[in-house]
Amino acid sequence: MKIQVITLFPEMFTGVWGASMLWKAQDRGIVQYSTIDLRTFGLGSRRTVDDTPYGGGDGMLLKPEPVVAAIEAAKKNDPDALVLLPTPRGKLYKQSDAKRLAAGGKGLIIVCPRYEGYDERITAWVDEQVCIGNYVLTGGELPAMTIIDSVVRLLPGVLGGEHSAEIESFQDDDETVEYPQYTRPVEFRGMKVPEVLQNGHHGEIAKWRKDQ
Ligand code: 6GU
Repeated sequence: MKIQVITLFPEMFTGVWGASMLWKAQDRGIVQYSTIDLRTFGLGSRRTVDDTPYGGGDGMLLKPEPVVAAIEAAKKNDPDALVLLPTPRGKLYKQSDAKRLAAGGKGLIIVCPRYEGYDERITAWVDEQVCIGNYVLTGGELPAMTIIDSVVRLLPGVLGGEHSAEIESFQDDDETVEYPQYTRPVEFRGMKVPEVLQNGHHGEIAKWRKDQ
């Protein structure tokens, strides 16, 4: 799966892609990450990417020409890719979306807005607008990382046991979260691992976990 991110801050992604499971996924050939620096599609000698809003108002907006040129460049690398736009105005992103994107197998192109927003006309080049929660962030980079992490860990061969992705929280977007877990030592600063987990009766352990 190709994952291309269009951003003014490509350096933000190097840490995320260079560590742990996301790194392993690339190392195993399951995903290929790349960033497209939106600045290189800026207009004129100053590589301008933003401008003031029609009708007035605070802040600057991303201009449509650089954004659409960057999307078109990304599409050349991967014509069937889905184009995602992280925005607080999007539909709330859930575990079912991560599953759908992972199972769909299509590449992703994620356009990260900055400033106060973007010219609405870019949405004609976007397949899905997604929001990751009810709070406001300064740009689309952190949402893009969140989406990438949630999708890549579901791709076959990324997590150790396929299992690990199955018995976990938010399985069907419900509020169910995983049961509490413990490792050694059996007692830590006066707090003990529950007896039921120590005695190894599978039935009782399963019941305890379900109750939790
Ligand atoms: Cl997708 N973008 C921004 N800027 N803020 C957000 C968000 C997205 N989702 C939650 N807050």
